[in-house]
Amino acid sequence: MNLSPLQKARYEYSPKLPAMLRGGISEITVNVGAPTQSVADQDKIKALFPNTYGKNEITFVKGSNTSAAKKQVVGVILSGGQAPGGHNVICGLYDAIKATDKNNVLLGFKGGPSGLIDDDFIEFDDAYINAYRNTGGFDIIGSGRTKLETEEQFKIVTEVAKKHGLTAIVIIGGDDSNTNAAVLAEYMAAHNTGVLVIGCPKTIDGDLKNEDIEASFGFDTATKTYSELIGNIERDANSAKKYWHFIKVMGRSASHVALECALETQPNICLIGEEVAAKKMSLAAITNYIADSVEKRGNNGENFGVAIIPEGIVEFVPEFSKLIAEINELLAGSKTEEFNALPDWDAKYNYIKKGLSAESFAVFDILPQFVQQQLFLERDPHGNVQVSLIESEKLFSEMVKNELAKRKAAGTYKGKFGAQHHFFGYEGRCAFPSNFDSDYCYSLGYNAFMLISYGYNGYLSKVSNISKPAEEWVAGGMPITKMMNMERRNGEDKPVIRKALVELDGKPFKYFEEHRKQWAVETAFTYPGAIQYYGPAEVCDITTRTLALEKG
Ligand code: FBP
Repeated sequence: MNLSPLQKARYEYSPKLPAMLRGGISEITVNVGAPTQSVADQDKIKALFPNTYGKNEITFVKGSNTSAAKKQVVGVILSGGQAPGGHNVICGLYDAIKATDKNNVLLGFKGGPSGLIDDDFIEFDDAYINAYRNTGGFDIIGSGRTKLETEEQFKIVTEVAKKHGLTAIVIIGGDDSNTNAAVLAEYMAAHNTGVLVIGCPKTIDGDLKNEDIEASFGFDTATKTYSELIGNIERDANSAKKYWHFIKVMGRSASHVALECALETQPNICLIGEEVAAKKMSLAAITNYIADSVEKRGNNGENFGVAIIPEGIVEFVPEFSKLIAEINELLAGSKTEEFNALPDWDAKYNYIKKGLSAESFAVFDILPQFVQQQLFLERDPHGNVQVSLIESEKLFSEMVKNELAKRKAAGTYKGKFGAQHHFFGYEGRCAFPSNFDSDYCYSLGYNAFMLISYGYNGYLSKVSNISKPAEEWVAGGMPITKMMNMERRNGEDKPVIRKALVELDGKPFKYFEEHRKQWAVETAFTYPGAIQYYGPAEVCDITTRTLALEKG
């Protein structure tokens, strides 16, 4: 394999563990905390998880290890979208397993949850693991989005576990995957399989966090990568002084990534989906908000700027969600064929006009034609509009352009407007993990094995106090059921981990809100530069602004 100098150097990096996990497995013992309750719907969650509900929070402390000695055969899967640091979770898990007993085994099931169903696995050894230390990506075993949720799947997993003598399964995933981990843990307990299930909090989106989990891994590196790129673009904009850059950043639903990038780079505009929903902002209101900044800056002779658009934005615009719901209805079942058979866009446009409510048609009608057509072309297998494919960065730049033309005609806007578009998503998901993510992920994996060796089931590996240096981090575990509530999913009430959206009264948003008026008019860009792996801690080990503000 050809190795880059950084890759070679990162193999040598020793991730920092919390103090209580340092010094050897024989010196780690458990401090059992208080019993837990789910965040809401306690009776319902308790009834659904009779074997795993209400367990105690635990932390690890220095002391004599009292876990029962037994051979451990652990299976691990990566689930969902890539997030920097996934490899290190597996490395930490492997090192803890082997440090406990060389005969313990770690099996990696390939391609995500389906690997467990298909019994497609590899057994890790030192050489294999060493080639992935402190590197980005999930290519060590691959990932996938199959959901492990049905009784039939659980039966197959139980058979696979029996065949390999698995004592535990570690699921590295986001809120949905960890919800499923909790259900699998309950199944394993109810059927006396003896197999433990432990989750690890992953997702660049940052929406798996709560009072126990301070951050999901990958958010740090992904946002630093996007912020580097946004900063570079800001500097280009400020040098050329001729373009407005509309930059969409990943984050399927919540706007944590956009907000963090805004805190890092101080762009002129950053939309926050949760605010758009709370204020019931219309597309026109959002357009005017951006156009006001372009106009003021243009009239000051600054015909350039940067606007960050979160990937999930349009679903937060109430009138847009209503439009999507009506379109899904309009083309339900055989009506799709009827629509597709229409000869041209004019005929389709008239069909749409007749089929939508006047209110929704008015929204549809102000969309640029390429978005109108996208709404009808890009459909998922159920025939629903794929909102995530809408090029919202182009949608807003086009709407702003049209609005500015009106303002120019009215004589209020005197500037020039030229737009460039970008989408930063995949660029950040497999970056070399920052020192923070390298350390955090290694600790999560190491800690996951501590939970297994002490026999905990249905727990999420928890490492907290992470805005402080790694030495002061606190390692332990939290029953996943504590993070659950009941939510309506596909017409059914389901127990799920509550997704964390941006809190409009939280400190990160408040800080942004206080400063954005100034940023919208002045050029207040900040340039974070590339992630630094070697050098002073104040440059290399800094956490996100979000975490610093939340915990500061
Ligand atoms: P997870 O929630 O699985 O961590 O994935 C997050 C994400 O990266 C989103 O930001 C993005 O919308 C989505 O995955 C893209 O998914 P895909 O990799 O299937 O294109």
